[in-house]
Amino acid sequence: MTIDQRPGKQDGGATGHRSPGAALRALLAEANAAPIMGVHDGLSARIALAEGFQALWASGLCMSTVLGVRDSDEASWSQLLALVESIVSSVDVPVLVDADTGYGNFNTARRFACKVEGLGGAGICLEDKQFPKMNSFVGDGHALAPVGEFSGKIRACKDAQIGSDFVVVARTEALIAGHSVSEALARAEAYREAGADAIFIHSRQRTVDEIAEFAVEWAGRHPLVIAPTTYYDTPIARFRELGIDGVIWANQGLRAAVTAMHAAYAEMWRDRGVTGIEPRIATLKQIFSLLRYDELEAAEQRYAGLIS
Ligand code: SPV
Ligand code: MG
Repeated sequence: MTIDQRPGKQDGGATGHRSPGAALRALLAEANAAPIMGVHDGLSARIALAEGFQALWASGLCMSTVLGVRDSDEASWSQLLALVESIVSSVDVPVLVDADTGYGNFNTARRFACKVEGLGGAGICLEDKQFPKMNSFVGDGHALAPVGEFSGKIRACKDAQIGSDFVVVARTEALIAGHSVSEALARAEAYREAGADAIFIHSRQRTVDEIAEFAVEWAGRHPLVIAPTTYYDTPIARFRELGIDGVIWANQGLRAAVTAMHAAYAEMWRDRGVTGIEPRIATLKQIFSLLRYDELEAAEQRYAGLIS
């Protein structure tokens, strides 16, 4: 039932008959800086799909934010997994799930990975910070996990996955923690050897320079993913030139929603009315279309008559 409601089901979808992990692998294998849209719930996932995105990032920051908590491991697993389920069951494109540090040790990491795989996620991304982590753009105290310990988490997740296509992305926060590009490269190489299917190199520099330095040295030895939040004005062509395979627009969707909601709420409060905003907000028809109310109507025609 859930499947029939997914927009991709009717449209052929990006996943097609492949597993979600295989679809994500195929996208990264194109080596073309594939855009991966950051989402936080079933609605944002449906909007991303409707606008053409072929892969999604279930963002820890954005899911935490919509739960009203901070991106510092404050949300519970059941809260996060409920949102992941709402995302995965709403679309037919691969969803890469932000698993932060894996929430403890190798064991919590692999259990979380299995839960995501069970929900139909294409993969997880683990970052090499210490638990509890803080969002990479907050403060300077980002302590890294020892390389051996984090490599063990990666290995444990790879050994625990059921399907061979499930993707485990290793994210190094070396640059966020103020270490050199060489340290980031050494960590990424260790994680590749531990079995990671792709590397996410994160930076919060205003320019792409340190990412470029990393990518040139990395030289395409394994799929590479980035999230250009602070170096947002780098053209996608530059990422392609650098051999970057996936580009996560991690939080822009949520930020767009926050701006739009602030503006609308402010106007409604000021006017003590909704007349002004009406022409500038989504119609209910649009909402019903996103949620596939037409499918329910068709199902009623098909099935309801059979019930006596
Ligand atoms: C997230 O979206 O939760 C991320 C990416 O981890 S960032 O916030 O850019 O660190
Ligand atoms: Mg995150």
